[in-house]
Amino acid sequence: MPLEALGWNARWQEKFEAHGGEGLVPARVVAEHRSHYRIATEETELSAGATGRLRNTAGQRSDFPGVGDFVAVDLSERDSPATIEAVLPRTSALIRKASGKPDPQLLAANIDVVFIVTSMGGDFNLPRMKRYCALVQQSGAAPVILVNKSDLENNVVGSAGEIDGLGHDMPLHVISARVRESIQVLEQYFTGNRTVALIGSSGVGKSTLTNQLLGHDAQATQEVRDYDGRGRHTTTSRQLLVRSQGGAIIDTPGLRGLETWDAPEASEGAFDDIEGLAPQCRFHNCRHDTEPDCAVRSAVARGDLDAARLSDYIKQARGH
Ligand SMILES: Nc1nc2c(ncn2[C@@H]2O[C@H](COP(=O)(O)OP(=O)(O)OP(=O)(O)O)[C@@H](O)[C@H]2O)c(=O)[nH]1
Ligand SMILES: [Mg+2]
Ligand SMILES: [Zn+2]
Repeated sequence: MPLEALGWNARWQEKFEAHGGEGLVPARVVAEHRSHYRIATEETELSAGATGRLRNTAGQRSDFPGVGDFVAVDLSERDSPATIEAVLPRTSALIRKASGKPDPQLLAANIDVVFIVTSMGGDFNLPRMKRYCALVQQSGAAPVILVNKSDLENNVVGSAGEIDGLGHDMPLHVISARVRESIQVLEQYFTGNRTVALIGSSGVGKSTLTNQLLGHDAQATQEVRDYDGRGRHTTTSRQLLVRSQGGAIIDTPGLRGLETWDAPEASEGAFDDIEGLAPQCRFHNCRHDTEPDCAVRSAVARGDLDAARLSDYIKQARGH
């Protein structure tokens, strides 16, 4: 496959020449496994390891190669596996700072656009959507909100006002991944062989949409659970897929960390994101105000929770 189909261009070629050195070939990381990577070169797709030097110089986990990275690879040792010698400087990086874990995790690199997918089947949750939007805005990629499953009859999407509040500074499309014509509007985001990542809760239809955008079934999908409409975490690893129509898609698993903050009755509790964090505070009766070791204020400090939301919560708790 030509390198251009993987998203390669003159700017990457320049970076490669600056970082690549003699005897290396350019490649893109398409999957990440516990012990090795899958990479795509101009010639083929193969397994590769990272050199010890790369591991030693990577400061934190998110500096390691990840899905979407363009890398310089040594293929010269015929009998031993290919090795990634360098990661070319990223143009964007979707990085998740999981709650309670200090080490940030790279979800996808060198993405141009992120589809934040929610569904009309009851997934829609404004605080969670705002967390997703914040994550994408920090990445350097452009966020696009997709409200999927528009074909469902029991639409329980948030009020029109809620959706408007979300989408005023970013594109928003109401689609059905099962209806091919309804996703035509998404073609614009792939022009110029751009890379699009999909994020969102389990079961909202990311893999169904991936298959529809590819034009064939590359990713497994699974019915949501009958009793609560939630997904079954069908996709378990991130995967970059190249479209024959141009552009690439990174399908991802539903992000559990961003979901654990949702109380089970998400639509009832106005502050379920805050109440979901409260059990991690030092004090059972923490008001998240001036108490020491407060998990809620830590989340604000990390940028995972909106400070304005916390002050609304405190005002409400005081009865104002
Ligand atoms: N009615 C309807 N069902 C859809 C639509 N898109 C996806 N689904 C269904 O929703 C279920 C979950 O879809 P998936 O594509 O597996 O969801 P996912 O977001 O990839 O979920 P994870 O891999 O678990 O994160 C499947 O049964 C799909 O057929 C849609 O537009 N309309
Ligand atoms: Mg999936
Ligand atoms: Zn607290």
